Amino acid sequence: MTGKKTFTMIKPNAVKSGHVGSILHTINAAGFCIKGLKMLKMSPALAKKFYAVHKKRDFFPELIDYICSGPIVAVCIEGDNAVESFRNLIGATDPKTAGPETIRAKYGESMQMNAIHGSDSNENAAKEIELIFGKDELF
Ligand code: IDP
Ligand code: MG
Repeated sequence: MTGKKTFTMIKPNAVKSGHVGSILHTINAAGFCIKGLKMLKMSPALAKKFYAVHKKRDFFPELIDYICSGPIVAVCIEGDNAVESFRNLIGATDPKTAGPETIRAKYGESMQMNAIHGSDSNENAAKEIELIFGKDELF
């Protein structure tokens, strides 16, 4: 995969703890360019669309409550092989098993409150960017 765009959001626990600036700096320092940025509080309807792929999972109701529990910072990111290289920067879903230099290891508090999202494919990145920023936004 050599796509140039991916989508991320800084999740409520990391926003509440004051880590937005440090995380954006880490993203830039890793060579990514921030193309779009927006702070918002997700509605349950938006969160359910965003995480629709997980709707059958046991953790889904709690995930929706968590992601709507406070503001998030949504970011459209550009970089070579953006999806895969950004997933490497954030680390594994569980902060306990994420590599020590990753964003989730540094700012994640639990499997659920793992500080940051990263799209898992070029197709989902495009869908997530459109869902949060709108289809007319040309980054
Ligand atoms: P990812 O964010 O690393 O792609 P996914 O499996 O897509 O991981 O899960 C989406 C989000 O759902 C995770 O980032 C995390 O916040 C939450 N989550 C995933 N698995 C669990 C779990 O077992 N318990 C609680 N929350 C979970
Ligand atoms: Mg995922």
